[in-house]
Amino acid sequence: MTKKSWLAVIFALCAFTMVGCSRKKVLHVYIWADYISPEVVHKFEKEYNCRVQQDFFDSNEMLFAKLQAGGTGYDVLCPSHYFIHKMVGSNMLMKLDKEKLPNLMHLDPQVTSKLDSTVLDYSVPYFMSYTGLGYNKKLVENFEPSWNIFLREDLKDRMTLLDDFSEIIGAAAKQLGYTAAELDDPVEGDAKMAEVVKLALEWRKNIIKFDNEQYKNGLATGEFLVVMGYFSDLSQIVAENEDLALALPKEGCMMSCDMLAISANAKEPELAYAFINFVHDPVNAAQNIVDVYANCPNINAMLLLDEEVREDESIFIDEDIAARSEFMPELSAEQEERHLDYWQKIKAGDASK
Ligand code: SPD
Repeated sequence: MTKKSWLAVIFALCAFTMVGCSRKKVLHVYIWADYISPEVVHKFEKEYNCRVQQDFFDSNEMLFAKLQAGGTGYDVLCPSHYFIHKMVGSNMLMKLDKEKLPNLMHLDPQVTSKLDSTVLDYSVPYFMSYTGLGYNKKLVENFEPSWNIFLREDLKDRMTLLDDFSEIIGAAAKQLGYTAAELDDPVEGDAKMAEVVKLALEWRKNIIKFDNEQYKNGLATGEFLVVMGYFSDLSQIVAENEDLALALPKEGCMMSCDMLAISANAKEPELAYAFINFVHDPVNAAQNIVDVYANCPNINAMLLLDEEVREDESIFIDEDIAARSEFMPELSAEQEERHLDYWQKIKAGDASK
């Protein structure tokens, strides 16, 4: 072959590859960070000849605000269960055609029975999320698994709390022996909420910041000694660093079910269905549980896990603690506004009222 013909062949090959690449569908997934196994994503990309583009948010409020501000271009979303009604009310989600999700047969009825029909019409349970404590066991003496660790002045400025009003108000309610739902009681709600705010303000004095993003890294590097965080995040860093440990406070914790949903304006709805169905294939769900360190409510995935994983309390929490814990309540628009007012006070360190 002449030099010219070689060049023509190379050019044709490049063009062919480029066309092939550009034809690949892209599935846009907006999800919490470190919340899906890279291996599961890779397997999906191979099986469906597509690319999965993940973007991350660190609170339900951030997800909601992004979509409200016109953030289109996402196919799959991962809000917590108590945000689904609000998102449905704002026309952000697509009603699901369950025929396209045969793997929903593997879902654990103990979890689905806690979710109402609107939540299940528009989303699919993905991972249970528990909020707990991560700490440096080498540097924190006399660690007690209690939310009131944030009262410890000897740890001042080396601790962080989540930047999330539902989590802080919920944890302070637990510490005081209340449920978060009681705080909206028409008779006693105000008095109980005042106690919650007072306690959260005491905690605030000893933390360096409210943070959802850097607590993992900060705990791993030794910058923070105690952090409030999501259990899967904490388990991931504890697994890599023997100086660290995690605990669920004895008073109980707030639990959420993080869901998978399809955006109302998804560009690739069929691929989004395929993705949600794929992560609930028991083999993939089991892999996801092991890699993310989170409890996917898929009963047939459970059967595939090693005993060591099934008994890992950083993934499947202790039943006694679970019994003292509370499924995050959904707030009406008025209740949310009321909680946010109190949250502003907590964040600002405003002890008035
Ligand atoms: N990096 C994973 C974080 C899991 C988040 N769950 C959120 C629950 C909100 N209440």
